[in-house]
Amino acid sequence: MELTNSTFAPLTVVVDELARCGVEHAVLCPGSRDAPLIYAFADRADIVSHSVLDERSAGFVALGIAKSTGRPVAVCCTSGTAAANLLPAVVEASESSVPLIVLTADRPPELRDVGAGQAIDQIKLYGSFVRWFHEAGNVPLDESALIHHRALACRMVSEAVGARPGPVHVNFPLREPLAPVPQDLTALAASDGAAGRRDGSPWTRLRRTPRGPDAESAQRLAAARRPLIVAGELHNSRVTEALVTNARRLGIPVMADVLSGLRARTHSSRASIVATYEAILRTPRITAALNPDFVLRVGELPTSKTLRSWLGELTCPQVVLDPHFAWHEATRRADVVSDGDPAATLELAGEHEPAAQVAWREQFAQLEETAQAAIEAALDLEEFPNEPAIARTLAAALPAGATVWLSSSMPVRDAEWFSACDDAGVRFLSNRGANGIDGVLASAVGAAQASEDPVVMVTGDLALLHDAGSLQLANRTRGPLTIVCVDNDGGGIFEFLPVASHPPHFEPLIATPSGQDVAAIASGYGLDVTAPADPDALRDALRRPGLIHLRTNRTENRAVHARIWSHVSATLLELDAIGALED
Ligand SMILES: Cc1ncc(C[n+]2csc(CCOP(=O)(O)OP(=O)(O)O)c2C)c(N)n1
Ligand SMILES: [Mg+2]
Repeated sequence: MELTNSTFAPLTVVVDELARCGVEHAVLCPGSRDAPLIYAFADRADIVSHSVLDERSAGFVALGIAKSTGRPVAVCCTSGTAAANLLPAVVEASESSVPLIVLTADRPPELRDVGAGQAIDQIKLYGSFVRWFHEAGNVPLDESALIHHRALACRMVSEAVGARPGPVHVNFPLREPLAPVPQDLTALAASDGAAGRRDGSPWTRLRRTPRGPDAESAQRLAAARRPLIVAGELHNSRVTEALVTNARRLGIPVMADVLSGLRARTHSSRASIVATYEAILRTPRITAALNPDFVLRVGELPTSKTLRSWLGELTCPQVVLDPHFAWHEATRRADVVSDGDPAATLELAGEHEPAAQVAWREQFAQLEETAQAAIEAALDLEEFPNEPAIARTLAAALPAGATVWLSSSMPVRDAEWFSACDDAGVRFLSNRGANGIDGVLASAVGAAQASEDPVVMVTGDLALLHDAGSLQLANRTRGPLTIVCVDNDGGGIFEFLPVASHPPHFEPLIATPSGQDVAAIASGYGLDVTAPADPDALRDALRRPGLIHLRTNRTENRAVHARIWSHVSATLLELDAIGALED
């Protein structure tokens, strides 16, 4: 292995081990102090390097790749505010359990706290948001130092993909030479430290013994008469398959968030998937009458506040299968938070005799079918473009394997509320860990860098402007990236809040219409911009990279939502099923 010089040698073996541990992407931010890290990554054929100027974007690009691939991604930057700019992505990675390996270059100790340029205190810079912090120090170079750095890299990956995955931070004080000027290191070149394990495996492998099923929860699920599964964000095909197969076998309805992936037609044709829970639970007579006797929650709770409050009011037992055992149980209604393996638990449940009432499942099937048809009928009465119609058109128009990255604010909610159960197998991703509207475009860029399948990002105008710096990355992604900007000139979500009826500060300081010409800004960055006038044109535009600019009106959007909800409610209340539920 080419060790180059005393600065490069330890970093070269660190990067070698990261590759052996499965790191396939590195996001590199230009700088002088981190140049040795950049060179060490860029020299590798088995790691794809992505150069990103702005560290805030870089953090989110790394997050997007990691979320999209499910694998740890390295991101490195130089010292000072560069490192501070990674914080938002580190926070999101921490909250949404995404493995990131943050490598910051630093001044060596003698240049810290003495007013040296670009030197800030980088020790534990990201506080409690990283699973593990390590100050790499300056270890005198010899064979044991190389072995130490190999083991260190294995530890980084192991901490990032641990029981609760997340970001790790290693701070590297780097001394001259910061350029790859060769030194004579031939004495070390043939050592184990330089070569690593001769069979190409990591220096230290992480062995995790698989967790088993939660037998008690499996038994309770199968024994319930009116069981319900609530599925949040899921990215594990084994869990998805176990959920669909066993919900079908046991006759259990599944309320499935758009981020669960369960709304694909391949799943909804096999199990009773309820996508319209928002519409159903907005009808008070139904909410009051639905009385499950056991709720199993898999993964994070869906975004819907309506669903969350309903769950919070139920008195039946609720079990949370929390794969990361992070105690994400805000309703405080669960009687069990379980670290049981979700797939194994569902498989075990499926081995029991089903006890669920057929009528219980059929009521949900009828509610779902009626609500879906009522949403269609209500949308037919609305002018295009409107925000619910955009959300509904999207998934239906995209091919299997496409990814939709949803911005927080209305895009993630409209997709949750209105996207149907018949998509071809579209994957929905969103930064729901900390619910920020920052870094959304950069995250979608990350997803588009990670594969050649199409990525469509749906964003509000403010979230796009917030991350406008990432537009420079948007027309040079590996796979095609289409940005759908729903431009309602401000924060449309705020129109739904009580503060909206309190002028005069609402409009200039909460809704904050920007007055910016989003289309012109995107064109300035070299993106093709289209403004489709009807759903067919939107479907066409979705097949091309660039920016789709759809203008809507914030106050009218609130009225559109109200009209749809009241149409759906009225239709649901005509159902015989409601009477049956109330009996
Ligand atoms: C980083 C960050 N800053 C501020 C907020 C608060 N916030 C939530 S929604 C929103 C407005 C979003 O507007 P836009 O992207 O246009 O979407 P719309 O509400 O119109 O759908 C803001 C500022 C946030 N969630 N994250
Ligand atoms: Mg907006």
